[in-house]
Amino acid sequence: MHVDFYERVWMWGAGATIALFLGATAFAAYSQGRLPPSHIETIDPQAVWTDQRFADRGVVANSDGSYTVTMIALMFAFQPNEIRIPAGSPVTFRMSSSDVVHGFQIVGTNGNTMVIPGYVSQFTMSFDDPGEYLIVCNEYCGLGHHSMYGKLIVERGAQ
Ligand SMILES: [Cu+2]
Repeated sequence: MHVDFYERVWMWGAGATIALFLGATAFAAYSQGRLPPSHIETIDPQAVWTDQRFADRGVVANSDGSYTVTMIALMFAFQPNEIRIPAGSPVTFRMSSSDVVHGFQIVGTNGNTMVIPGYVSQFTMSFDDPGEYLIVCNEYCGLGHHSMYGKLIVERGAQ
């Protein structure tokens, strides 16, 4: 079969691009442990408020110097609504929804995830700049969606 020279260049170019992207994804997943932030851990959405994993909501300081924030998203608030963490330490956010799909976005940062009933959404990041950050729901969740927000206060850390 005759394939024109330029056709062949494009075919190999496209194939190499796909191989590069798959390779980069596989590298990140297997060697650096990067995984999608949600859909790993499930939870009964009817029982979020009584589930042991969400019994103690708020900020917990871990022995390794990191922090864990446990939150429930609901129509139309985050519980707890205000979080205080020190700058510079890794913070793992764990949250779930007790009703519909919500969003969790820390404005001005890369902190952003969907909060889906039935799943525990989790991601880890640290904040270098002390200050007040607005947390908004960025998935339309009902009539009170516009009033669903919280506050993250990053305090000058120990480091
Ligand atoms: Cu919402």
